[in-house]
Amino acid sequence: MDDLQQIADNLIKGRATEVKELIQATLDAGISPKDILNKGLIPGMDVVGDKFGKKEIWLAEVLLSARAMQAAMSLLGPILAASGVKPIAKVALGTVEGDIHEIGKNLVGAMLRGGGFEVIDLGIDVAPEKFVDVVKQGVSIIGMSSLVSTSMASMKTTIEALEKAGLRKQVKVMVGGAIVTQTYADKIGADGYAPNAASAVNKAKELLGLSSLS
Ligand code: B1M
Repeated sequence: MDDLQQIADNLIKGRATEVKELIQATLDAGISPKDILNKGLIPGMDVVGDKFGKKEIWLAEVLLSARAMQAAMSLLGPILAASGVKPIAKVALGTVEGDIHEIGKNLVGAMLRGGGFEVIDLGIDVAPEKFVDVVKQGVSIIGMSSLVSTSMASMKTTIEALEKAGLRKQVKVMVGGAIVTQTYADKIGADGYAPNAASAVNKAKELLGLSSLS
């Protein structure tokens, strides 16, 4: 089994320490950080997302893999930055106001980072004004996550707040979360919807008119 496949396999098993050790050994062997990301970590997280979607693994296992991915990116992120791999674009991500669920949002953030985006994590219970403020600072996409029906309407309120502030045209809005659907996304005027973390990366690229990694 090659080194990149071993990284993917350990990531799928949620072994953070082993993933970091393997990445270091692979870097020492002269493999590029971009290949480690694109041919090891991202395919590994794709498998995790796929298995979770098919109910072949439990949430706890997804969380372990997500944690291993974060650990991998803490090692690889600075090296990628230093080796001149420029972020594709800046995405600000948050769970909407009134909602404290963060696991899916964090997973989307990890996958976007892994996919080459710079991610500003606004956290949970994010008020519309906070999304408006971050757009003023200059981000290409805002991503809103929602899991509870009582707070889902905050996605619409945020889009309205962007319109009111005259900022709607300068940012793409992506939404997701267990209760969100394409129909709802269309209804509130979002630019894109993604059903899971892996497809969120593709959707973000699609929204910016990119089809593959640069
Ligand atoms: Co809560 N909870 N919870 N909860 N919780 C749900 C969501 C619920 C479905 C459980 C149930 O009743 N069956 C239900 C919502 C029902 C509804 O409104 N339709 C619910 C409820 C009611 C509540 C409370 C109100 C309970 C209470 O206090 N009475 C309360 C909410 C408080 C609040 O938010 N104001 C509450 C609290 C909690 C905990 C704190 C205990 C905990 C969250 C811990 C944390 O996040 N740190 C929790 C949990 C863990 C869950 C369940 C069990 C799991 C959610 C999860 O993390 N899923 C959930 C039941 C369930 O789903 N089986 C439930 C795994 C995660 C990877 O999936 O977040 O869907 P998900 O993300 C996916 C995709 O949706 C997508 O990608 C991710 C990865 O593939 N995605 C995006 C997510 N965001 C995206 C954004 C994108 C694109 C894709 O673009 C920007």
